[in-house]
Amino acid sequence: MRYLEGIVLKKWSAAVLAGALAVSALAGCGGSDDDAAAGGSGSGKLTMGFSQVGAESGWRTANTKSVQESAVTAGIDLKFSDAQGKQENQIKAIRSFIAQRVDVIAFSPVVESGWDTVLKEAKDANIPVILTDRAVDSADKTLYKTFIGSDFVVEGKKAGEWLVEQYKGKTGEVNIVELQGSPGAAPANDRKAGFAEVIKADPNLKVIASQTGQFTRTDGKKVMEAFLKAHPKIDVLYAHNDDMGLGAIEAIEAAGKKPGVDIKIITVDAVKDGMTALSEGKINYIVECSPLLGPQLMDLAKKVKAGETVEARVLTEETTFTQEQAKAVLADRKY
Ligand code: GYE
Repeated sequence: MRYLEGIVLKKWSAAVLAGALAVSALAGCGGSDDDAAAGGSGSGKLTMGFSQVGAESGWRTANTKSVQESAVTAGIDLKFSDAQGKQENQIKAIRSFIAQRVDVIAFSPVVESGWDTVLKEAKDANIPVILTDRAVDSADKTLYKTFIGSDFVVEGKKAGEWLVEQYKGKTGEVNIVELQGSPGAAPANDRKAGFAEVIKADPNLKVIASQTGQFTRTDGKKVMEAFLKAHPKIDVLYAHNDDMGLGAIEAIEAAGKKPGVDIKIITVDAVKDGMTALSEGKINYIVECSPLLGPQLMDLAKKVKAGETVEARVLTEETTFTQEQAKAVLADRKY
């Protein structure tokens, strides 16, 4: 028996070793030469240049952590760059990744438009690009290999569907204020569009004010303060992410109103702070958007580098949460 176990184990380790060698050979793909030319580590590891949007929200922090941890687990050498919310910084980072001759470039675009030139540069340099989390509006789909992330239009629709359901059969106008994400970002555009499309079904549902809160708590609070001053009757707040909703809650409380009761609140993301507010009844409904894209991203990078065909669109699986559902999962929520 012991002997048999030994054989099984040996066979297994041999297979793992062979697999590992195959992966590193593919990943290297002339990597050591490139490394030497670029003054790189020379480790032969697959190198990924990743340009992140910034650190605007709890979602983003969790996403960064997921990407960084998954790179370590996958044995990928990650060059991480924070764009601090600026497209120009992302373009600079991508150009620097091209100059360093990384194996794969991944990025989460701050805005949807204006990427064609730099993506063409990456393509001409034969460096595959993976879009992570957010889309670009480039007509030429050959500028990137794949796009992994959520369907933000669907998220907006889910938010709208819940609201339509809440006011079903009721009379009287429902005044909605909307806190949009950062201007020009795919999740801001799409969450707005999906929501608007669905609430059309009930003419009582009216968006009376809609402004950007930059996906941050600070701006969410500021803009909500202004909304509260300008509009004596606000029934619903739809915030494109938890952080803006949480900032708005502070403004609502400071104005002597009860969040979740006097003003119903719907947000998107479902990060721990949002879920806590939901379980306390300060938020009424959250549409989930998963930031844990790291493991799939690393997988895709290896496949793309190995020349395997990958799906052009990789969708994230997500759900929605009511107060009861939030209470049930809160303790296990990792981010
Ligand atoms: O919802 C928001 C973040 O792109 C999905 O960006 C992401 C969004 C997320 O700042 O919190």
